[in-house]
Amino acid sequence: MQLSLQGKTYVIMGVANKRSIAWGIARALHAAGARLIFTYAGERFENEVKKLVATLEDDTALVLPCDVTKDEEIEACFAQIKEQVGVIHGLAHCIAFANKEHLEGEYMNVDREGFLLAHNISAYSLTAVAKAAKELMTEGGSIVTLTYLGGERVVQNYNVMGVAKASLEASVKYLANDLGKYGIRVNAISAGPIRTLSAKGVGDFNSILKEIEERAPLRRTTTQEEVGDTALFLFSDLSRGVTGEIIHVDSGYHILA
Ligand code: NDP
Ligand code: KAL
Repeated sequence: MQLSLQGKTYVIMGVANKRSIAWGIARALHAAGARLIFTYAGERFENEVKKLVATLEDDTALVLPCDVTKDEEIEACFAQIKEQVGVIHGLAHCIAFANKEHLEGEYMNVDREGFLLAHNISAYSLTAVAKAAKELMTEGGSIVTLTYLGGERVVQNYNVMGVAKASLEASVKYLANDLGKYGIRVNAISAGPIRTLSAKGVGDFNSILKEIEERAPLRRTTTQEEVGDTALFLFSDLSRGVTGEIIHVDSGYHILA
């Protein structure tokens, strides 16, 4: 069986710049011949996404706004995709956000508003977009989201984002159960730390990366390309028996005590 995605269409949510994991996934799918559609949240990243799309061989990809905190924007986005493209075969959800002040110190200092914001954008949004995408996945499909080890274990400073990722990972399983009967699979990739815009401003990111280089079974940090290739597998028929799964792409770091 080949990893060609020729004739298939995928929605990529969460490209902010060329370092985004979403862009690594986009490149892997593009190389396999897929047609891509991109969504962005804030206007500040619209031009960045359009600039990146222009570097692709097929630079005709649709680029649409979709702030996942707004139901009407999700609705309008998928209505436009339906009108312009019709059927889609997969969706990459690469979206997370928490207030900076809640990503340091003690977890319990998070307030109600910050807790709900992190869960709204980082966890609920998967369910909201999966429901919208299902209507367009009439030939079956594959949904992939991104998570981190901090959703399974306590990782310093990850705090409310860890609690949101736990919710996201449980959502993957419940959605997989709901959508399996329509031939739609739902999985997550638990990626090792990668230097992206989201990771910027994290004080000790260098020491986090150093620890991975020294201790992870593969003795190296995770790359966008590694995550992209696993996403390609999850979007292809090679993974047709896999759903509700959390696949770690982290040089094996998660097996360590
Ligand atoms: P980026 O900063 O490149 O991407 C984060 C994306 O989240 C941005 O594109 C941003 O969109 C989007 N986003 C934030 N708020 C909203 C919103 N309201 N509606 C729609 N989109 C929104 O970082 P990464 O590539 O690192 O992050 C992608 C995913 O990977 C996240 O889920 C993250 O938790 C996960 N992950 C990252 C790891 C890492 O080490 N980098 C490790 C493990 C998991 P916009 O730019 O348009 O605001
Ligand atoms: C333990 C780790 C160290 C870092 C701690 C927390 C990281 C949380 C990730 C979260 C997505 C970051 C933010 O929400 C940043 C946000 O407050 C400010 N940044 C922005 O607004 C930028 C401009 C936009 C583009 O960012 C977003 N997200 O919209 C975790 C490390 C080791 C691994 C990481 C980085 C995991 C992860 O989930 O990203």
